[in-house]
Amino acid sequence: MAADYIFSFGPWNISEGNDPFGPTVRPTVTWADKLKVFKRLGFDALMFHDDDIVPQIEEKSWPQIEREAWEMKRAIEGEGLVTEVTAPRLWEDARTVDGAFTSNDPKNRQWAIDRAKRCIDISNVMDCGIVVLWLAREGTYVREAKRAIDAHTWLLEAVNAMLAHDPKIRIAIEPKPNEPMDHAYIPTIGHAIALGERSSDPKRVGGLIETAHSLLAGLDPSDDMAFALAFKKLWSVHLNDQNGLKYDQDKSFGAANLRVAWNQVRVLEEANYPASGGMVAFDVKAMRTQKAEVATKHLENSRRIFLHLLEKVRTWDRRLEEQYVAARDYEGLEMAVLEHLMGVGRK
Ligand code: XLS
Ligand code: MG
Repeated sequence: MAADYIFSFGPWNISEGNDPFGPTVRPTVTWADKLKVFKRLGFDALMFHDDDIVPQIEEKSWPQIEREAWEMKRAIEGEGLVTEVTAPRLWEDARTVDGAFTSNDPKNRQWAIDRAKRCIDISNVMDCGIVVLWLAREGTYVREAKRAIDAHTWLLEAVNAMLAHDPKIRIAIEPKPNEPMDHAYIPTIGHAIALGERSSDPKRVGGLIETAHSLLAGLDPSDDMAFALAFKKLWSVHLNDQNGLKYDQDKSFGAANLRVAWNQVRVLEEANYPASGGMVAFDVKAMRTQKAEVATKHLENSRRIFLHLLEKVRTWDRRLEEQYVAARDYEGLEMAVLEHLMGVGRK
């Protein structure tokens, strides 16, 4: 029996509902109130940006940052929660307007590396061994604006600087093919793992796969996960959904592609993913139309859909699957899967 799954989400997954075309529609939920939601919804872990733990981090000295990180650690422990991953926020500061690790300005590249190192220090206070790199602004709007060969060398240098900063920290690269960039560097898990293999300590560089990011790259999230799992490089997942190639929707898990969601749960279960220490984060956003009193249903629904699909995976007739595979009758196999998912057909 696979170990039980531990679920997490981040403070940004409870939001006021603003989007690029409209202002907030819900009142801000205070951090103290957000903290109480996790256990109530069946979550046992959080994912944090560095400045979720220490707001206005750029204005603070390390002793103050360390003090605030300890305060946060005590606060989440008081709620029975652990930190799943941390992530340096390398996409809002003015110094990252032209990229962070791949900025054309070497001073900004250095700032980004220093910020990532600080995130590692904060992660150690939070007793969290994984720092996630979502390379949001590493890419171009205009190809000719950067020398892409140099950019990839700088990305490797940044990863190596992080590995040199701490002997134990592990780095999970979260690939995404675009948005906010027109084209992002390291767009797929293949690029991420290849970069890790060239690093100074490949066993400490792995990946985080987000459903929507695989779909935006025209790939299947479960196959991306299988690729990383095969090489023991899947260290976190951001489960959500995406309804076609458009802006990153961060829809509830399974909300647009139930069969694609089933196969993500199926491959995680096949690999006994929780036994490796991997947790399941839902990087999801409430619809802007949700009223405040129901603005956490995207988190609740995602976890419930995951558990429904886990039950479907665990009750799936593997012998029947083997028979169809042996007969190379994949139409029959597909119908059996669909009827199983719909709860109809053979008993
Ligand atoms: C993008 C990233 C982002 C988090 C982690 O999907 O996961 O949502 O901020 O850096
Ligand atoms: Mg994500």
